[in-house]
Amino acid sequence: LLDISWYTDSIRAGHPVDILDRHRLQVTLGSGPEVAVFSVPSYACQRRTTLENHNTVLTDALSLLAENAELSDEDGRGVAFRRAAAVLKALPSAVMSISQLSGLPCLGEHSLRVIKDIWENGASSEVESTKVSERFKALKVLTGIFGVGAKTADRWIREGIHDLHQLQNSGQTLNRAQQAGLQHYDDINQPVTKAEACAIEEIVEKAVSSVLPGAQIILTGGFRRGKQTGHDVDFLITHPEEGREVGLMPKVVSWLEAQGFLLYQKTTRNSYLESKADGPGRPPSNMDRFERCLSIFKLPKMEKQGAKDSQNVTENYRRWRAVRVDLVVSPISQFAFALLGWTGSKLFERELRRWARYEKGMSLSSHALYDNNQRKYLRASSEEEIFAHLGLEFIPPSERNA
Ligand code: DCT
Ligand code: MG
Repeated sequence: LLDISWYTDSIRAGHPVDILDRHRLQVTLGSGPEVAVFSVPSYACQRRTTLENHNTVLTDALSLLAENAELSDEDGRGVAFRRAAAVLKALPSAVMSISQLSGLPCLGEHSLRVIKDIWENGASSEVESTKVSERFKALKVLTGIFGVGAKTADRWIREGIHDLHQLQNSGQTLNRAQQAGLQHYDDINQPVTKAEACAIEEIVEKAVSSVLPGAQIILTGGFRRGKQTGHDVDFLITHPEEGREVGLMPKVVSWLEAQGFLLYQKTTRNSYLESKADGPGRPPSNMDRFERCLSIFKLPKMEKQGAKDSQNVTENYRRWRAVRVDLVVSPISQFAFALLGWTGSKLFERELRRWARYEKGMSLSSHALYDNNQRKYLRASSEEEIFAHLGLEFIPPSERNA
């Protein structure tokens, strides 16, 4: 908990209080009880959000409502809850009273009601009823299958399918991704650890350097932001010489397949973000260069000595686990944009694009940055340069956990 008196005493004594500035925390000094009023800028990309969250009870509640909205095809409501949660994640201490929130952006009426409910009653009735609702539980279980989105899950629910057992007995035709998703359901729904991500990084590194020496890979997504677990492992691959990356993905996939590391893979031309991109976003000539491979890895288990022998006798014991892995190949000219776009968090990315569009008249995608006023693409070879083009202070990956 933040010791407010320390701050107020320091201010009264005229001492400089760095931390106040750093966190943009204002302390209101009045005659009544002293309250710290928080103040944060409104776009998540203007804020530093580390993994240290002082308001998890509130952010967990709002995130659950966001998830429920997203699963119910109510994206607008979903984003509103995500934004509200992100503001609370950025605060330097736990919120102690509703009056502290008065100046904060993105806290709509609905979110404030949820927060108030938690304070007054220990829990939000809306969150609690959502958690136990049959529909939410079914949506969670069904979208937990790799290859199943909210729309498919909704259709199945309307046909009376609420769990995996009912799905298996329903006679529904599943596509190849969904079949693999169902087959490896338990593994895929178990968080991937940092150690597992590093083990996969080693394998992918070997694959990439075998098929194209000099090519580089970098771990992106949540792990680049410092998370200790994730739902998948994301990699970005490039080559310092423009054009050398062309045709790389199929070779990497063949190598991995030949070594028996892939349980499933589907390589697609990148369609991520473009469909949603605001404006041109990227040079059309690079259209077919950006490839993405969605895969399920067969990762050999990191054995704990001793546990091995006793487990070996049980029938279900496997020496490997399935892990979701995403590979993306980018030409070096777009690498900085791809890196920024694939590091996340999802909300941070969304806010960067919104900032670019509404505050700067620019279109940002994971391929390029287009200035609508100057009518030209702005080049960048590092993330720092992109933040500078956008007129934003550079935020390192570990502080993009909005
Ligand atoms: N991304 C995005 N918008 C999307 C999907 C993804 O901006 N609709 C970006 C941000 C994160 C990155 O791609 C990787 O996506 P995920 O793996 O889904 O996110 P993550 O932060 O890595 O989460 P996790 O740790 O659970 O894998
Ligand atoms: Mg990820």
